[in-house]
Parts: sequence; structure tokens; C-alpha cells
Amino acid sequence: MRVLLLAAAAGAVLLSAAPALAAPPTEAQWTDYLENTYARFHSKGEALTWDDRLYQAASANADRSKAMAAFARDIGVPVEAAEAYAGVIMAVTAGRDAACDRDKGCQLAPGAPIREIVEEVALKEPSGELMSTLSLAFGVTPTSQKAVFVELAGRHPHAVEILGRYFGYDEDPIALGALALRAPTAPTTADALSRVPLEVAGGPEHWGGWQEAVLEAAEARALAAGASVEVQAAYAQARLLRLLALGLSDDAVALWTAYPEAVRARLPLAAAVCGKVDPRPCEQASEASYRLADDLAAALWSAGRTDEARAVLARAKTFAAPRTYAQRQRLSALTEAMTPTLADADLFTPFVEGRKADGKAERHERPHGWLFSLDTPAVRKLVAARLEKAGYAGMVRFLTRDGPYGRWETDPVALNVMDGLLDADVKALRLRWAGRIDAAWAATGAPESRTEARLGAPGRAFTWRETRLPDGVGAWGEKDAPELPKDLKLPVPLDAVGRYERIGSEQAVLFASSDYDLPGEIPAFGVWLARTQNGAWKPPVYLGLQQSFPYVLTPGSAVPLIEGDRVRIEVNVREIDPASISFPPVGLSIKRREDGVVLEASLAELERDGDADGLTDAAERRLGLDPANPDSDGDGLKDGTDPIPAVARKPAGPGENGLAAAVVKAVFHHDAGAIMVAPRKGDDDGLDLLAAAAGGGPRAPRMNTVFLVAPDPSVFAGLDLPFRLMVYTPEQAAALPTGGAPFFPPRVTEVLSSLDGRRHYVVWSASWVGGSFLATCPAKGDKPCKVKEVEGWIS
Ligand SMILES: [Ca+2]
Ligand SMILES: [Ca+2]
Ligand SMILES: [Ca+2]
Repeated sequence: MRVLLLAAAAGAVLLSAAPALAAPPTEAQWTDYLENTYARFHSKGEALTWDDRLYQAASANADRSKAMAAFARDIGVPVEAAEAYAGVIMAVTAGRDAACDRDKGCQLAPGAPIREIVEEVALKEPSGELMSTLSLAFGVTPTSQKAVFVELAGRHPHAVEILGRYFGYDEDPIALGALALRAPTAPTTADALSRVPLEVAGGPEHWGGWQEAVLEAAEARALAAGASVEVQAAYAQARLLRLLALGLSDDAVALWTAYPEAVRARLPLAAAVCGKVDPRPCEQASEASYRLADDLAAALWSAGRTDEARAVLARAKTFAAPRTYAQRQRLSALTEAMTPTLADADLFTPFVEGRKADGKAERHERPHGWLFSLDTPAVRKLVAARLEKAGYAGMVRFLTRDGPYGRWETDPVALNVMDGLLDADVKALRLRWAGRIDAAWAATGAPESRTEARLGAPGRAFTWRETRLPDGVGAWGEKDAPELPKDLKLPVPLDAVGRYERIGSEQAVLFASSDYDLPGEIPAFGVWLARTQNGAWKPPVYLGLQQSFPYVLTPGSAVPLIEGDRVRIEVNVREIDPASISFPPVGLSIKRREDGVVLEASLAELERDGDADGLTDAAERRLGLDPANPDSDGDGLKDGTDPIPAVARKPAGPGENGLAAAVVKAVFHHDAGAIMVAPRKGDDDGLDLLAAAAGGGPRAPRMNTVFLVAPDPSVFAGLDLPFRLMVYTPEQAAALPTGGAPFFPPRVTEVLSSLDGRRHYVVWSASWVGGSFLATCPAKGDKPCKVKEVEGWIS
């Protein structure tokens, strides 16, 4: 009772200090609160927060002042104080879903309106109940919000209790870390730290050294405070797991070595069988322990400490909890990497197909082998070494290409906010760890961070001079299409025509084609020119322009299209902001808008085929071929007629043709629409494949070019194709001049092959359609492979 009275007195003092905050809630505040409070969803058995108590009081008393009096009695404070506390709860409820500002880090950021009343009222509420209540409203997102709350709560005398309850709702490294720094020897905190999923994928708050610093500092404080060996072991497990997850195997091994024998003997922490009631913490603990067992064993093995590696795995074998399917897969791969028992040629089956070498299928959702369960960096590295020695280039690429973990650019605000939580010594530790992580990351050769690589360079395949219409000549209206002559015979479909013009007895047409420019969801068709000479149509030429990037053709013009050697194209500039392109498109914004622009070039330059190989210089630049070399890949076939002009033709290796044909079939026969517009029936040659591959848009005869990006283009070198296949490595594709227009050629992302080249697992993607398949190819000849689809997806 005395405590309550003291609390009440403190509340009264506080209120006199901030009288403006003590006004009774308005009717509007009550209404909003009653509609939106989480207390409406309170379930029986859960402890009552002040939010719940306020809601109960309001439900039992229709009269607002009676409700407030009941709330005040319930929490044991004077009505004035209760009104202030209710005001905070209501303000937080109302502001909970307010938009977060990138720079300010949401409602609790310094300067934000709610911040003031939290500081003035909630932080000064002596029992900490109000802050605990608020912790529910400021739960999980975004990280910056959470960090701000943790900082605020940390100022309260009952910080540990508040954060402890907060943590009870949100097992999060930030809240846990804050808790650990304040009460480092608490067994519950250490235990939680040893099992919570300490993610490393994501932004700087995951790999900026924050968690490493907090764990190191908390562990040191726990030791200084005489923590039990159990608590020490829990910290050790937490720290080792983090270092291993970050790919810092050497640091992990060094740390392991530094721990006393009594701690090491307890690691990994024993995994028990989980009960049926609330099994999640137990399952987390089991996952953490098996993860530590496997990755630490791999790290120790790689460091030459094979006995210790075996001992760690032997300890994990005594655990009562059974391994999950994925955990068994990982252990099988690790065991094979440590002590090979399979012949090199037999590794494809268990690693890729997901069957044991004896042919018995394992129970699984997809025919995926061990390779796809390797989610820990040290195991990945050790397994990659085994596979490399055996000659599996595709699998090694799969395991090593992207670095030891995901690394995404995200809002650095969270990191900055969290820095504010750290004492100077912990902040120094964070910087040291951040540097260590960055250096280790750089050493892997993985990209700085992963963003979806945009293919195509902003440069143009042909240089146009931008001029203005002559003075006094009006711009042509975009919709002002002149009527076409009735008996018109064009070499292109009418719906592709952008502009048609008679020049004396000759004719010329500008038309759109998807042949060199996959338009995707944006109408970025390539623009082509066809014209007659002495009345006969010449082969169309590629102009190196993409519709809307940034030029839009006008359907006519007061300026003649062709005059002597000059080509003049009137256009309107409608520059789409590439940042506004999304899938599906929801609205494009225009950066620059201008009418009456004229593009000018020399006709001879445009039609120039400097090396006389049948492709103009502009076309060759667009396709990444050599305009000064009639046979870019040096295989004896001229660029204009070579079906695969960028890959030297050579006799196929075993199974290669079958694989290449299977890829072409899977990717280009996929008629699900995808990024390409609806495929059209081939009209003259009957090749649906080509129509689909070329985007299905308007196309000219004998002009079918198909794009593909693949890790190893040489696989396609032996194919005979009735069309032109441009197959590039991702780096080559990124360098192609697209004028900045979207360019999303289908991509083969994985080719995992058996050593005899007869079995393959292929994953491909055409931006929003894709799939994977297993191909089994004949040993000899060019017979097709047997293809079994594993997955097909369309988003
Ligand atoms: Ca040429
Ligand atoms: Ca050439
Ligand atoms: Ca060639």
C-alpha cells in the first residue's frame, strides 16, 4: 500500500510539472482508442497490461469519468495520474500505424509528438508498468522504432523488467542485447541468446557488427559478475553461432580455442526432445545446436583440427532431439566432405537429385539433394572444396558465387539509431567488428551488396543528333496519324507501323519490332526503318532507338523522313524515369517531356555494314558483335548467317547438345506469357518458338533473334538452330547498349551437371516466369534428353 501511495505521489508531482498533459481524454480520443486498442484482442490467461485494464474499465462503465475512476482504482493511482497514463496509451494507440519517416525513424524519434509524452509521462511512471504496456504497441517494426524504444526503456529504473517483458513478446537480438548488457548474468537472457535465430541476411543492422559487439561486451560483463558456467556456455554458443553465420570461421575457431574446457565440453548445448506445448523455443534451441555442431565441425576440420571436429559431431549425436530432414541433409554432405566415401562420379545423385547413391528415394518435397540444404558458411566452403576436387564446376559456383550469406542494402537509419544505444566501449567494439566483417566479406570476392542486376547499358548502338524543328514548323500531334493508302503493301504488319511516308516514287516506313529489344512490360520496342529503292523493299535497318526511351515517334511530320542522305525523324521526348519501372507496372513517371524534337543521321551511316557480314554496324553493336570483323566468334560462319554468332561453333561434348536443346525448349516454349507479350502464331514459318522468343510483338520476316543469358555459353556451341541465338554471360549482357530501356532476357541461373555430362539440373528465369528441370541425356548422338520438370513458376 505504501508503495502504491508513493507511486501516486510521484505521479502527482510529475503532473504538476507537465499540466498540459494531464487533461482528461476527449470524446474523440476515447472513440478512437476503443476502436483500435490491441486490448480488444486480449486472450484469457495473459497478464493484464494497463492497456487491458483501461479497456476493461471502459467496457464496464459507459460513463467516461466513471471508467477513468475505475481505471485509477485498478492501477492504484489518483485519477489525475490515471488520466495522464490513459492519455499516453491512447496517443500511442492512435499513432501506432502512422507512416514512418525514413529520416526520423517513426513515432518515437526525437521530436516526434508521441516521443514527448512518452518521455514526460511514461518514463516518469515509477513502476515501469506503463512502459511495459507501451512496449507492446512499439513491438517489431521497423527496427529503428524498436531500437528507439529500447533506448527509452533503458533510462527507466526498471529497465530490465520492462525489456524482459518486451523480450517475452519479441525474441529479438536488439531487445535481447540491450537486456544482456544491463543484466548480463540472467540465465534466461543468455539462454535466449544461445538459440534465437541470429540472422545475418539483410542490411547493416545484421552485419554491421552490432550484435557481435553486444555479445562480446555482455559476455565480458557476465564473466566479471561471476556468471555460472551454464551462462558462460550460452554466451559462447551465441557468439560462435554469429561468427560462423557471418563466415568468420577463423575467428570462430580462435574463440573456441580461447574458451575454458568446462565451457567447450558443454558445446553445442544439448538439444532436447520438444514437448507439444509451446515447442518453438525448444525447436530453436535444437536448430541452433545442430547448426553449431555442423558448422563448427566444418570450421575445425578446415583448420586441420580433425579430432575436435569429430568430437563436436559425436557430442551432437548424443542429443535426444532428432535431426530434421534438412539437418540430416547437411550432415550427410559434411560427412562426405570430411571423409569421402563416394566415388567422384557418384556425387551428382545425392547432391543434386536428392536420392541416396543406392537409388532409394529419400522423403522430401522436391527432388532436391544435399546441396540445397547447405545453409551454413563453413559447411558450404568445405563441401565446395570436395566438389571442386571432383570436378563439379556448376555446383561449386552455386555454393560460392553469392558469398557466405545474403547482404542486402537496407536503411542505414536502423544502424545509426542502434549506435545511440551503445556505450562508448561497445560502440568501439562494433566498429572493430564491422571492419572485420567487411574485410572478410571483401576477401570472398562477393559483390558489395546484392541488388537485382539490371542488364543492358545506357549507351546507344547508333549515334543520333538531336535537333529542333525549323522555326515556324509546328510539332506533329501524337495522335494525328495520316490515313494510309488502301492498296499499301508493306514488308511489316500494319499494327507495327509507326510512320509511313511516300517520297516521290519511293516509300519508307518506321516500324516497331521486338527483335533486338525485348520490351517486357514497358512498350520499349526497337525502332526500325524499311525503305524501297527503285520500288523494291530493301532489308530493314535497325535504328538503335527504343520506343519511349526516351523518344516517341510522331505518326507524321512536316519534315521529310528521308532527303538525300539525311534521315530526319520527328519525335516527342517522353523520358520514363527508370526508377518508376516495376512489375507489374503500376504507373510510370516521365522525367523529361518535349515536343518537336528531330533526330538526324546519315542514311549511309545507318545502313553501313563495314565488314560486309550482313549485319549493319548498329545491329552488331546492339548484339554485342564486332562491326569490324565479319566472323566475330571466328568459327567460319559470317555474323549475319551464323545462328549463334557470339559463340564459336564446335563439336558438342557428351550430352551438351541435348542439354542446350532442353534449355532452349524449356525457356522459349514456355508460353505462359511471362515478361514477353502474348506469343503470336508464326505466320510464314510456323515457328511459335520464335514468336514467343522474339517477344511476340510485330516482327519483320527473317529477323528472329533470341536472347539468353547463361553462365557458360559454350554449352550451346554445337546447336543447329533455324534462328539466331544470342547467348551471353551475365557480364556480357550487362554491357549491351540498350539506350537505358528495360532489357530482361531469359536467364539460365544454374546448370548443375554430372561428371559424365549426361544428367543436369537447370534453373532458369525470365524475370517473372521461370522453372527448373532435371534432364537425362543420351550418351551418344543428338537425341533429345529426357526432361522432368521440377518446378515451374509464374509470379
Ligand atoms: Ca557487319
Ligand atoms: Ca561483324
Ligand atoms: Ca561466326
